[in-house]
Amino acid sequence: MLKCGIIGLPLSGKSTVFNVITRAGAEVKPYASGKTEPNRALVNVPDERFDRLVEIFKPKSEKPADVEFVDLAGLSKDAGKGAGLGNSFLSFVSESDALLHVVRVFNNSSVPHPENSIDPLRDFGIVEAELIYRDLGVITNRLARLEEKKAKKKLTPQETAELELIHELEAHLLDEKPLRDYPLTDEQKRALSGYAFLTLKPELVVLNLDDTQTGEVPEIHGLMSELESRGMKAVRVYGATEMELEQLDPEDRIEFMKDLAVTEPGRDRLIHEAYKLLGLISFFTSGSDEVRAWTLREGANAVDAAGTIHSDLARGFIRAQVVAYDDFIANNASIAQCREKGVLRLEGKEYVVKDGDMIEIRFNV
Ligand SMILES: Nc1nc2c(ncn2[C@@H]2O[C@H](COP(=O)(O)OP(=O)(O)O)[C@@H](O)[C@H]2O)c(=O)[nH]1
Ligand SMILES: [Mg+2]
Repeated sequence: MLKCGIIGLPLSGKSTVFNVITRAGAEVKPYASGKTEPNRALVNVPDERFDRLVEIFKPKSEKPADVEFVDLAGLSKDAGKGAGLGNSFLSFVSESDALLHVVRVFNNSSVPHPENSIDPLRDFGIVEAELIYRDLGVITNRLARLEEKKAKKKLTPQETAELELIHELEAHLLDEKPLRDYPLTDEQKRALSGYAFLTLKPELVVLNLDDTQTGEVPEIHGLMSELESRGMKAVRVYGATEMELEQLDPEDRIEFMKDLAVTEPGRDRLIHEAYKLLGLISFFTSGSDEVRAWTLREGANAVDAAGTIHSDLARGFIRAQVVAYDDFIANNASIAQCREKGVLRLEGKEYVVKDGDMIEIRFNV
């Protein structure tokens, strides 16, 4: 199960954004609440292709892809040093596969700002610094243990390499840079996965705007150029307004969206961007029993796809029968016609699965 954690300063609109995404109706408050348990919700990934396949196959059951969103309590300055909800908050962050970082741009005088002014670049920096500080803490502990072992000449060759690497990572963090900017090999990434470093997690910035802040928004210029230099992405969301929109009839909603100059509801935009950020793709299995969308990492092969469905399918994998969703639709949703046209293919283990592939695994166990 993929988890997306929502982080940001108190009163930046995290619970509001969570509600936009999940339609869950979590409590939103104009003051910081002392709540420590995060709100959680499973969200189906909106996908028109999946909906269409359900229409075509009329299966007994259907299951879209899903992602879990977790609305974490606010992160305040010095959380890493144990201030506020600090450490319990950070432990929830470390469970997340990706982070949505909500930054307040809206100016609402009835909602106090913890730093007393609207300054998205500063707020972003405060939260990033806390994440860096937490990763440094993790490294410091590990370094102490490894150095102790080294003094006793008990380091394995693997630990020697690890020690060298995390010394470098420490220097990088002390430079106030997130670990995702450090060039790690795939092998190093695997070796570090147990640390659950927060600044190594993919992160998407969510700019939470008032519905008056359309078009040019001077308040975000500083942050946008900072993000660009870091190679990070941002999405604009009209948190409070889009939360209200989710309560409206679809027709009224479309009218409102025109006013905001957005084509896709904030909910779909956020889920899609989070999905892309994680480097995820969907493939489908379909038949009269079940139509299902499955989540896979970009670059995964046919055996990985088989294993996502069931370990037996990976173990006894023979071939994958594959047709791209677009080809299937272009051929009147007829497998026979797809075969005739040569767009239905038999692929081996090394085949790299593409977004929208419809797959049937041939296996033997
Ligand atoms: N005007 C305006 N108010 C917002 C917006 N997003 C959140 N708020 C208000 O800010 C307050 C805090 O929001 P909440 O989602 O609870 O923030 P959290 O502490 O980050 O979870 C609530 O009163 C919200 O109604 C927004 O986009 N515009
Ligand atoms: Mg909240």
